[in-house]
Amino acid sequence: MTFPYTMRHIATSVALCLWVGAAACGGEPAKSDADAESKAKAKPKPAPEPVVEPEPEPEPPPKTLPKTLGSLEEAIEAAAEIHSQHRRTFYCNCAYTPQLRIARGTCGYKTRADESLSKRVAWDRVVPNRAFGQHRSCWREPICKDDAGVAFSGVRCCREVDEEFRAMELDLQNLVPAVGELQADRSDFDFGELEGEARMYGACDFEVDRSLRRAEPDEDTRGEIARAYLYMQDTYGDGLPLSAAQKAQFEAWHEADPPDAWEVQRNRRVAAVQGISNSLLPMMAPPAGGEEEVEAETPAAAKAPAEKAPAEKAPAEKAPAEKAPAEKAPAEKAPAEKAPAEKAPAEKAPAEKAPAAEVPAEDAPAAEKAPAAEAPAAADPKTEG
Ligand SMILES: [Ca+2]
Ligand SMILES: [Ca+2]
Repeated sequence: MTFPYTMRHIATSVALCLWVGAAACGGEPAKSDADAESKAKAKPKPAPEPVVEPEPEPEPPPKTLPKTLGSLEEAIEAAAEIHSQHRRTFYCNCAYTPQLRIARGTCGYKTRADESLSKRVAWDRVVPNRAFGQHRSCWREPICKDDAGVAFSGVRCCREVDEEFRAMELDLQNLVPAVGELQADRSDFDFGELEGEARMYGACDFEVDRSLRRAEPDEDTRGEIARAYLYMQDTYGDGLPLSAAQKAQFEAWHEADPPDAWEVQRNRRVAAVQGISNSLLPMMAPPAGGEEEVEAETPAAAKAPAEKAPAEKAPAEKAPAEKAPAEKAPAEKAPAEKAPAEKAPAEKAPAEKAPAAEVPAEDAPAAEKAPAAEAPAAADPKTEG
């Protein structure tokens, strides 16, 4: 008797449960609003902890590469235009003419060995191709093939296959006018300090030690050099490996030789072409009067502080090439002034030989570029021929 009743009772209960919902039959107790409220009152809430999400790893912003020009010829043309408001060589501050003839008297430059090269501007890469090329596979491995099927590596190969290398090679921040002879002597050496104060180029303060493969620029150019290297690394990252010692040296040079007016203006002009600037240089607006006016007076004074200027070169500082009064006479018109006989036909010459001097040395294989020095050929993969 009892049993059937119990069964019926259970069956009824189950049906009821199914209809009302599990909660009514001893499952998880339903949380009524009242329930929740009472709980809230019961616990004077310790302010709900804001969920602290772990700081997301900041995504490195995609590198904005400069819009470099398409070819070396275009880059050199643009560099010449950019420097047309300040025709002074980067090292030694020699004035030069629109035809790229060095007015050696403006800086006391004396030829070391190559009379012809010492009269022409050559475009130098502050950071040489080797520095941002030699760690690349295109530089080390013969992964390129010429028309005859011969494999090669080095500069030529990197130009063909390595987009970043091409951009670095053509970056206008890194391209500066130099006395051709200095550019050839410096070759692709690193910059650093050298014992002693050898003067191989007259009053021009520039030392080269071929055995150490190092060049020492004058103090007033060190900041510009440092900022060029730091810009290249900032812009291309690992594309330009620098040792800790190099970084320390460049930071020190950057501090010791702050930017002058021309460097700031040059950066602005380069940025107008390439889209990005050197973050170490202020991007102030051009002066109200226009850049030319400022140019005419600031550069020389800034580049060649009086104290370093021996008496004989003094006049140069006051007369930037463009304005240049008679005494400085632009080289091409009056080459006679400095260089008597030797200047003869050779240097006037010939537009046709021009290319050599105007093209950065790295275009030539290292062996050719580095004068005799020590044949770096064996050690240097850049000599791909
Ligand atoms: Ca020295
Ligand atoms: Ca400087």
